[in-house]
This record gives sequence, C-alpha cells and structure tokens, in this order.
Amino acid sequence: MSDSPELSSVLAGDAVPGDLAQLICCLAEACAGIANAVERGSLSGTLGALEQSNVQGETQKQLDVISNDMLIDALRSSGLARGIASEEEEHSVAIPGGAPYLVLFDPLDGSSNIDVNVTVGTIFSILPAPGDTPTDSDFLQPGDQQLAAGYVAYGPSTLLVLSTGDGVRQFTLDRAGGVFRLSHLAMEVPKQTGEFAINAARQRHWLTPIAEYVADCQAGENGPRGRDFNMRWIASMVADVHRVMTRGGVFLYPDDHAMQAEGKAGKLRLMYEANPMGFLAEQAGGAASTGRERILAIQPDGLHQRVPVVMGSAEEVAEIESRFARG
Ligand code: AHM
Ligand code: MG
Repeated sequence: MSDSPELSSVLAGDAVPGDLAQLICCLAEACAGIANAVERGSLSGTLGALEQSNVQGETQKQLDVISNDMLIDALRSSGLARGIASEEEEHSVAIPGGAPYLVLFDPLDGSSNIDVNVTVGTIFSILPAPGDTPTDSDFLQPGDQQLAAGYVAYGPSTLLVLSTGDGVRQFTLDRAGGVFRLSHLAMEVPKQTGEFAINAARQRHWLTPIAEYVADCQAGENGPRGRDFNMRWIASMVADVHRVMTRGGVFLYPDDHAMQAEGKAGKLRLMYEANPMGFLAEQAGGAASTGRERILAIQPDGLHQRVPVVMGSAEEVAEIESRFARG
C-alpha cells in the first residue's frame, strides 16, 4: 500500500489538462493540512464554536474558519484557479490571472459533529471559468458542467474520493509522507440496497412520498418491499455518502412541510454539497435526484441555493422518484 501511486502520478496518466491536475493536487495538499488540524483536535485548541455565524446564519466552529482559510490561502497563492466560492463566504472571490477554473467548496461539512469526534469532510467542485474576472453569476452553472469533484473524509483514515469525469477513485492519506495514495481504482455504488439514511426527527414534517417510502422500508420482509432494510444516520454528509459510495444505500435530505412553510427548498446546498456529491454518485453508477429531477441538470439561481437530496443506489433513487411522480 505504501508503494501505491501518489495522486499526482495517477493524474499525470489521465487525459485531464496539466493545470487541472495541479489544481486537484493543490486542493488535496490543503486538505492534508486540514486533516492535521482536525486530528490534533483540542491539542491545538481549535475545537468549539465561535461567537459568530456564517452567511447562512449557522454558528461557525473554529475549524470551519480554519479550514476555509487554509483552502482560500492555498488556492490564492497557487495561481491555479480564477475564482473561489465557499459555503462560508457570502460572495465569490476572483483571482485575476489564475488558470481557467472556478473552485467551490464546503470547507468542513458536518462540523457540528467535530466536538464529538465523528467523521467530517471537505467537499469541492471544479467548474470552467467563463471569463477573466468571474463574478457570482459565472459560478451558476449546472452540475453537469463540473470538470471534477471530490470529497475528503477525515475519519479513521483520511480519504480523498475524486472524479474527473471518468469514474471515481479513492486515495488514502499516507501521513508518513503527507501524500494521498491510490487505494481504490473504480468505486461503484451497488444498484440495489437494503439501507437508507434520513434524519427521522423530521418525520412529522415529511411529504407523502418520503413518509410512505420510509414506512414501506420499515415494514421489512412482510411489507410491500418484501425485504428488510437497515437505517443509518451519521449527520455528517461526507460520512453518510461515503458509506453509500462504498456499500450502497440511499441518502435522503428531502424538503418537507416545515421547510416549505419557511420558504426553504431543502437543507443542503446545491453548489457546495449536492452537485459535487451528485457528480461522484453518478460517476460511480449511482444516481442523484431531488425526488423530482436530476440534481446535475438544475440551472442554479444562487450561490447558496438549497435543494432536496436523494442520492445513492440507482434503483432506490428511481423508486423514490416514481413515488414523487405519482404525487
Ligand atoms: P453543514 O454544512 O452546516 O455542516 O450542514 C450539513 C450537514 C450534513 O453534513 C448532514 O448531512 C446534515 O447537515 C445533517 O443534518 P441534521 O442535523 O438535520 O441531521
Ligand atoms: Mg458546512
């Protein structure tokens, strides 16, 4: 394993442009730094909340801000991106003269789990830069336009799961050398599953298609699905989606009556969470939907737009879509 090829040499053998490969390596290096900060935890005094909120009105953790700064600093100084948009920042930042790529990221997804030592992650998406000095509207491209997407899971191992549009590979951080090494050549989401993941605390708010889907799964082998299902919810999207990417399952964060009453389309963000994860799911043979449409086909209308998310094993996503189609 320690002689498995490094990320840079794997990308060098790909058909991706050299500056895009360098950009991915730059992101991976910054994430290796975030992995160190996460791993040191309270030894570095970085656990706990800050007395401030982000653009979404959510309480920020110290590590949210540290991770955000590490990614922005790395990208700014690299010259490998022309624009950056972060879940933690209200507006995008242009980097004139950079290579023709836009990078979007959620620097530390699931950070409410940090203080209880549960896996968190960084999610990123790379789009083509249409002009020299990108503004927010230049980032509003459908997920189908992504040139690459990935996540880094800071768990028992630090893993990078990456697609440049030709399947999905997994790399493991070799802490000895501080480099990511290839650990899985072609990830595939099994088409069928016996597992679902949803925050059941919102059950009283669920729309009928979701309520009936979950009830049918819970009914097990004597119910309409004719088999038993298991339920898992880590409340950390990277960890939940990584389980789905590895052994199948369906991950749901749907919209519901309570969200609709508040005028919210969902919880998770299209540009920083749903699109990159949807790209990876599709590239691994899975599917990603809102329940009503394919996530990657959505024309975004805002940097921080929220969407319902149903992703994972293709047959299960189709089953849920068919329930929404029936109404
Ligand atoms: P965050 O980006 O503020 O961390 O929020 C996203 C997270 C996801 O990682 C996770 O799937 C979800 O929020 C958990 O929500 P809940 O607290 O409702 O279980
Ligand atoms: Mg986040």
